[in-house]
Amino acid sequence: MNDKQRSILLDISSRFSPPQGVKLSYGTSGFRADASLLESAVYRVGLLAALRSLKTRAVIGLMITASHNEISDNGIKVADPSGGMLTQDWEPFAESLANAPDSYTLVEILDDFVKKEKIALDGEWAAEVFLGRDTRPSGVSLLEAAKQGVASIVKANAKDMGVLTTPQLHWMVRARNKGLEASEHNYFDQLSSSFRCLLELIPQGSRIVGTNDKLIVDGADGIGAEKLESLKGLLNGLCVEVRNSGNGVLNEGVGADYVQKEKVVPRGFGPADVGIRCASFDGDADRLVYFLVQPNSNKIELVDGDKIMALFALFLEEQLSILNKSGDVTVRPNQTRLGIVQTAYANGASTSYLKQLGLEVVFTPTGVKHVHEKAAEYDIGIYFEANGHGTVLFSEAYLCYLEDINSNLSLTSTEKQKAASRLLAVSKLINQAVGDALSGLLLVEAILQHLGWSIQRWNELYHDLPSRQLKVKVLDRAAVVTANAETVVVKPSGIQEAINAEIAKYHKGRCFIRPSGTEDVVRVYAEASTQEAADGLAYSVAKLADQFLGSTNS
Ligand code: 16G
Ligand code: MG
Repeated sequence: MNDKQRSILLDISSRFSPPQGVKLSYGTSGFRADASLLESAVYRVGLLAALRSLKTRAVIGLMITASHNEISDNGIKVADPSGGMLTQDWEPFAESLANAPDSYTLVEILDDFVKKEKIALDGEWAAEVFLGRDTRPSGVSLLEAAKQGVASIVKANAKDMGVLTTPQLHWMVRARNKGLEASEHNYFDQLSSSFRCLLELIPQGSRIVGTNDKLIVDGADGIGAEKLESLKGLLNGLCVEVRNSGNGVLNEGVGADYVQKEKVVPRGFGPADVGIRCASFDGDADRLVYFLVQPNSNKIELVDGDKIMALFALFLEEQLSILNKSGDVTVRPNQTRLGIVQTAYANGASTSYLKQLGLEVVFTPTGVKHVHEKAAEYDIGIYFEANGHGTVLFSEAYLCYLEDINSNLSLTSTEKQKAASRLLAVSKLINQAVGDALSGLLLVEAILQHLGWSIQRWNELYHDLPSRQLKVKVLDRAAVVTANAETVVVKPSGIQEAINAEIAKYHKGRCFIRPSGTEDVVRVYAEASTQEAADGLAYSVAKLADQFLGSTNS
């Protein structure tokens, strides 16, 4: 690092002192904390993003959001060149930067890292970092801190992309690195035109009519509501009413996380909505769940990420079976590899349903970076977490194959071409970088119209097994070490045998424990044939966790 670069860094970083006594960790969703604690961390992630851009010679994204957390929190996460999450190799660097006690230590850490990674600070290439933020008021000053971070690296430029959903920013980074136009206009245009294409390819006679045509979306009083309002104007064939579009407090009694965890109606919904198809976004619009308001109560029937996945799998499988029908001589590969990626939290009934469709279902640990990475191994990989975060990934080779079919004039069956066109439209509609509530919603809506299904029909695909989640505060959650996608505990020794003995007492019992990645707790998930049994299993395993790990209350 030359003297000019060093003195710029020392000068600017001294204006962003870290808060005393706070240790930040780069969790599954970057740094997240009360907004008042984050200015220096955001500044430093700006530095990291500039270095990452120099190292990869590609555009990097920085998103300022705390998703479904309360409005006083904020956070920052990094989008890698593919539009996915920051590579895990750089997470320890992010943590040591954020926790450096003063400017001198900070510059030392940077200098060592730059040498180790052989990053050319004064080469030809200039770094470019796209910045986005959600609607939180604290985002304004944090965005400024991020800009200063990028500007502290001599050969780096920041580009403010505006107030965005998290998936929009990831989409823009990916598009830009593929040499495509990456504005919001391009994003809306791609979503609306691929949605239109899917509707045009609907077999005649499938369309649903009547009250079911209407969709009501709870926008969590966040950025997703605003963007859906803009997108709505470009869509024909969809009747959407957006509620909770910013007049109330972000995420307070609203949004996908609230709806999925509490299973009650969000603010602004009530008896008049019984029977109508409803959906909820989270605060930064990367999660989507559907629901139905129950008559005479504030309870809802939840149609969660698992069920969205089942709907997508069913539709894609239908298109693949058309494509793979024998008869035509085509450039068909031996077999399309369609992979379904779930976590241990997926309801057992959803896994059985997907397996019974003959699909390959695999499991990874919790967290988008794990499920996304696994899904990318297939021709078509679908991942969803029950909480509503998920997408469908298409490999480049498979997209080329679909393009070939589409343009193959010798095909006798136009049905094949239609199936290929539908799959191509899905690949353009559904966000290839990360789970996206806006694009997920449009795909759900297009598939329901294609099948001629109501939400009630969709919800009947299978019935969830009763489940219970608990959290246990323990002395050290890191003492829990899991294997097999978090389904087995290997440490402390003996606990898994004790859990197995409990599970054996319950019909259709399934239970696992894992250390949380976002909270200082161990989580317990249990499932069984009745709610009482699921509760009983969860509580007895929580007790075991307490005995083996030592409760903080004792
Ligand atoms: C984060 C993850 C989400 C995961 C959740 C689990 C991302 C972008 N988000 O919100 O995928 O389901 O953490 O939280 O990766 P936990 O570890 O506290 O149970
Ligand atoms: Mg979110």
